[in-house]
Amino acid sequence: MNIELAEKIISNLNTSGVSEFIVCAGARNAPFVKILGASDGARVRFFYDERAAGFYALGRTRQSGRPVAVITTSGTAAAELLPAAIEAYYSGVPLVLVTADRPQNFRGSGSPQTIEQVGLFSYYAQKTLDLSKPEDVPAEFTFHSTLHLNVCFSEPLLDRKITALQLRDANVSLSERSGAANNGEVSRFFSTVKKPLVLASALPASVRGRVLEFLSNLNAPIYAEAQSGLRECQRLLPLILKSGEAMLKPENILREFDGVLRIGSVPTVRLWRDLDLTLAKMPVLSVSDTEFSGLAREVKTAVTFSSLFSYSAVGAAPKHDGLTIDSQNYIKLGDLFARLPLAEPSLFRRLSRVIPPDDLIFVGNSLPIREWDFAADYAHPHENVFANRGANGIDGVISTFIGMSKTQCENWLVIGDLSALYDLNALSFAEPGKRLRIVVVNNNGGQIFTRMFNDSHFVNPHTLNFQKWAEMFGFEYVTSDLSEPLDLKSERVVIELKPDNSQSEKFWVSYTEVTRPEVTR
Ligand SMILES: Cc1ncc(C[n+]2csc(CCOP(=O)(O)OP(=O)(O)O)c2C)c(N)n1
Repeated sequence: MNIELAEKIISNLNTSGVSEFIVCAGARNAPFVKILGASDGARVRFFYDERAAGFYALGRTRQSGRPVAVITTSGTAAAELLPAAIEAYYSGVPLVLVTADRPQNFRGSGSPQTIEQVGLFSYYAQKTLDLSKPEDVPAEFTFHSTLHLNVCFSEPLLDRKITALQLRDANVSLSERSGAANNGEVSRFFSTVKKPLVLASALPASVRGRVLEFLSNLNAPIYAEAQSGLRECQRLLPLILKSGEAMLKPENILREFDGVLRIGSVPTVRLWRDLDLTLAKMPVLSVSDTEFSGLAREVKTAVTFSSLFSYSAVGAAPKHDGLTIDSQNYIKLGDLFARLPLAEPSLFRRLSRVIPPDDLIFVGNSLPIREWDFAADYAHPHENVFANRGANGIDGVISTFIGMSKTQCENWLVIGDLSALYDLNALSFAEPGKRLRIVVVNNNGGQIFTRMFNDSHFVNPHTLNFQKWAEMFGFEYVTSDLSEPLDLKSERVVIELKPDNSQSEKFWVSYTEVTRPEVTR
C-alpha cells in the first residue's frame, strides 16, 4: 500500500499543478525517494538539509509562480521545515510540505524517529492532511498558501516494485486573493485623509502598472521600498522621498501628513512600527495581496488591489511641502556619500551602480535591505529586487536566493555576514548556467544592533572571512571596495565587501545632524 499511496500523492499533486519536488531522503520517505528517482517529466532535486531545502523550495515557488513540494523523512527532519513554512505563510507563497511519518498507532509512544507531526506547523500550515491510505488522497489539491501532507508508511517500506511515473510539466494558475472589488474602505480613508503619505513595499509584477497609474493620479509623496519596483520609476520620481528615514520620523509625519496609504507587503521602514506606537492614532489603509494588515490595530486585514483600483484617485492629494525638505536633505546626503566612501551606505550606493538594471537582486534581512532602500542610486533603476520579508528571518536567505535565481540574467545576493554563516551549505544548490554573485557585506557581526543597543553581546563579533567557504564550493572569491569595476571571471562568485565600521558610525551621526529640522528649515 505504501507505494500505491506515494504514487497517488505524487500523481495527484502533479495533475493539480506541482511539477517540482525537492526531496530530502531518509528511510521513512523511501517510497517517495524511489518513485521520484525513477520518474520522468518533473524537476526533482535531492538534498540533505531539510531547513535549506524548505527555503530553496520557497525560492523556486516564488520564481516559477507555481507550487513546489518539499519532501522529508520523519522526526526532526520534518520539523526543519518550520522556518520556511512560516516565511511562506506570511508571504502568501503556496509551499507544499510533505512529511513521511510512522503509522498512526506509533503516536505518543516515543519510539525511534517518531514525533507528533500532525499539527507540527501549527498556524503555518493553512491546510493539513494526515494520509494513511490511497483512498484518503484527494483527486485534486488547491494551493492558496502552505499545505502540509503528513503521510504514514508502515514496514516494509518498499512494499512493491516501482513503476516509473510519467509526470508532466504542469501549469497552474494560482488563485488570487479572493474578494470582489469593494472600495468602501478606500473611499472612507480618503474622505478623512487629505494629506496622505504612500508607503510602497513589495508588489507583485502583475499589479505594478496599475499601482503606478493610481499613484501618479494621487499625486502624494511616496516612500518606495526597492521591492515595490517603483523606487526609481521615472514617472513617479518627482513624488518619491529620497533622503531616507529622516523624513519619516514621527514628528515629521505628524507635521506633514494626516494618514498613511500602504501598498504592497508589510513595509521594512521603521515608520511602520511607529504606526503601532507613537503614531497609533494616525489613519492607515493597507492594500495587499496577502490578507495581513501588518499592524496590531483593530483592523487586522488589508484590502485587495482591486478595491484600490476601483477608486478614482484623481486630485485626491494636494501638492506637498514635505518634498522640498526631502530634496534639500537628499543633496546633503550626496556630500556624505562622497566624504565617507567606505561607510556601509556608500558601498551600497556604489554596488547599486555596478549591478545591471535587469538583473535579479535579492537582499538579506538586517542592514542589507534597509541600506539598499536607503542608498541605492535613484539614477540606476532596478525593478527586480526581492527579500524574505514574511517573517524577516536571517535564516535560509542564500537557499531562497538560489531557488529564485534565473538563467536569463545575473543574480545578485546582498547579505550580512551572520546571515551568510547561517546558511553556508546552500551553495550546494548552485546549478550550471546560473550566474550567481553573492555579495557578503562583512562588517564582523550583526551590526544592526550596534546602533540600537551599543552592546557587543548582541553583535556576535568575529574575525572570519569567506574565502575558504567560496573555494570549498568552487566559487571564485573576490574582495573589493567597488572603487574599480569588478572583473568577474566565473559563473559563480563570492564578493566580500568590508565596510569601515568607524566610517559607517560617522556616516549615521552626520546623517542625523544634517537632516535635523532646524538645519533644514
Ligand atoms: C532566524 C533569525 N534569528 C535571529 C534574528 C534576529 N536578527 C536580526 S538581524 C540579526 C543580525 C544579522 O547580522 P548580519 O547578517 O551580519 O547583518 P548586519 O546586521 O551586520 O547587517 C539578527 C541576529 C532574525 N531576524 N532571524
